[in-house]
Amino acid sequence: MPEITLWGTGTSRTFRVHWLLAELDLPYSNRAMNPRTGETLTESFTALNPKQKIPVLTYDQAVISESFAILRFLRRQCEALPLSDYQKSLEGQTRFDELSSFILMELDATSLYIVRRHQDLSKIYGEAPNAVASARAYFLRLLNSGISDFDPTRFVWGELFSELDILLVSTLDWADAMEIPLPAAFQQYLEYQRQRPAYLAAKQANRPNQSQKRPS
Ligand SMILES: N[C@@H](CCC(=O)N[C@@H](CS)C(=O)NCC(=O)O)C(=O)O
Repeated sequence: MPEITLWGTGTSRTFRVHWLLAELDLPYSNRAMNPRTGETLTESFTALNPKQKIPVLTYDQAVISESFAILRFLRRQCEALPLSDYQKSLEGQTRFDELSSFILMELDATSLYIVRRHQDLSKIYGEAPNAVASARAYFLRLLNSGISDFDPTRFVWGELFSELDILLVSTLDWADAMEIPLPAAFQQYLEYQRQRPAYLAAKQANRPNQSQKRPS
């Protein structure tokens, strides 16, 4: 068995990795470590990830950062979630890349992270109420147009659960926590995904470490 350690708890990005590890039923050591506690700034953690960010995964000698890159790596290492023939085709790979880039860039980075920076983290990044309002509206407009052939009773990738569901659900959970009213189909999909045993196990594993104080 490989030796797997995951650094990071308490954020939607760390949650993604806990979730896939639970789906794949891979045993791992959980280094509970919350954001903005100063722990990412230590010398030992900086040696692991010079970007000073969580999550980080070590898999034997490999050190991987970026939540989506970690998901892709783990899925390739483990046969528990085999790729469909369509996903292996050039057309399928391209569609997969298109959907993952869309969720990461348009929904996560350009929308929700802007809201987070200028709302919850405004003491660090500054107040910007216009940017917050427009990012919230942008999120909903892009969600409705970017995943248009979406069936809430299935997965993003049709019949197969994949990293795309982990990206989309973690993003929708985050929007829901920010009280962005989700369209009915996405709410239905979210409720369905939230019942997955691995989702529930990952929620537990990703709980913020209570002994670490987060600065206000
Ligand atoms: N693109 C990265 C983003 C990682 C990221 O921004 N992590 C934040 C927490 S969500 C972080 O570690 N911030 C520095 C800190 O908390 O000290 C990913 O998807 O993994």
